[in-house]
Amino acid sequence: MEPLSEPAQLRAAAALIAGAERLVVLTGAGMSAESGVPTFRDALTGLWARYDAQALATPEAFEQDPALVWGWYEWRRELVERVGPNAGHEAVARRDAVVITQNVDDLHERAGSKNPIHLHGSLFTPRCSGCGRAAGAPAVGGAGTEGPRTPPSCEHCQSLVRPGVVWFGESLPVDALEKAVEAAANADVLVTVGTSGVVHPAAEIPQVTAKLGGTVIQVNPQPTPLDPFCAVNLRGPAATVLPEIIR
Ligand code: BV8
Ligand code: ZN
Repeated sequence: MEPLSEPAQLRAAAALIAGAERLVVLTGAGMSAESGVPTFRDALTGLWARYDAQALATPEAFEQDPALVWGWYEWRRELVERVGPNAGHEAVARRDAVVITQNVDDLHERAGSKNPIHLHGSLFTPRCSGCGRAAGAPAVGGAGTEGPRTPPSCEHCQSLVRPGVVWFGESLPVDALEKAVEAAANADVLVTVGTSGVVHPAAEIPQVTAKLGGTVIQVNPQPTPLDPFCAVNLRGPAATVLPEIIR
């Protein structure tokens, strides 16, 4: 079959989504790119440019240089506080979809999506690296300065407070992963947006839907390893395409 033209693909995706009773949306860093939040791989500009995200987002990096790692996450949190959700987040929030995100920002919540499933944690839930207690949300409105910052110590056990995210080599929160897999298994349609589809186990979620007979639609300007599982691959940016297909 001739590949569908762009408008025909958009119409086909919009019809599939409109007819879906159980809609799931899986998002990656590309979902927040048009809000001005650098994608995971691009979150290393300026002072951070010399680091590799995959090396910095690890327990070993925090162990070795807690101030550098804490500074990177605080810089990213303060950047998210200064921006807002984009038209893509708002389109997703219009539907009663289950939102599963790999992103650690709070833009889905701020757009109105209820209880997005955070597979990789959040910039806004720091916790003690020793006793695991939630540490009070850091002071709002930091200066957004780049560079190392000394992490606070836990009020209860004095261990260092760490970012509330899942690092490489750490297991995902069991309840989040279970809820995400269950939603994907029951989905009529899963829309995967703005993820490079290379980090596991998140990258396996669209395959769960496809293997159990659901339809997967991808929104990403670039091809990804998820392409073969997708009935429709829309090559465009989230904030432009999502308002066209989620009405
Ligand atoms: C684990 C939080 C048990 C921190 C992140 C199986 C096979 C291979 C490897 C593994 C495997 N199982 C486990 C592993 C190891 C590892 C892994 O997957 N490694 C890969 C890289 C080889 N996984 C883990 O360690 C996971 N833990 O499985 O525990 C275990 C442990 C050890 C060994 C085995 C098992 C934990 C992974 C979680 C890591 N934490 N984030 C933080 O944010 O700092 S991952 C982080 O990177 C993101 O959360 C995201 O998940 C991932 C990739 O980022 P993306 O969101 O995809 O963004 P990216 O920048 O890559 O790409 C942006 C995309 O957007 C692009 O495609 C671009 O085209 C597109 N785009 C750009 N602009 C737009 C756009 N799209 C739409 N609109 C636009 N405008
Ligand atoms: Zn503690």
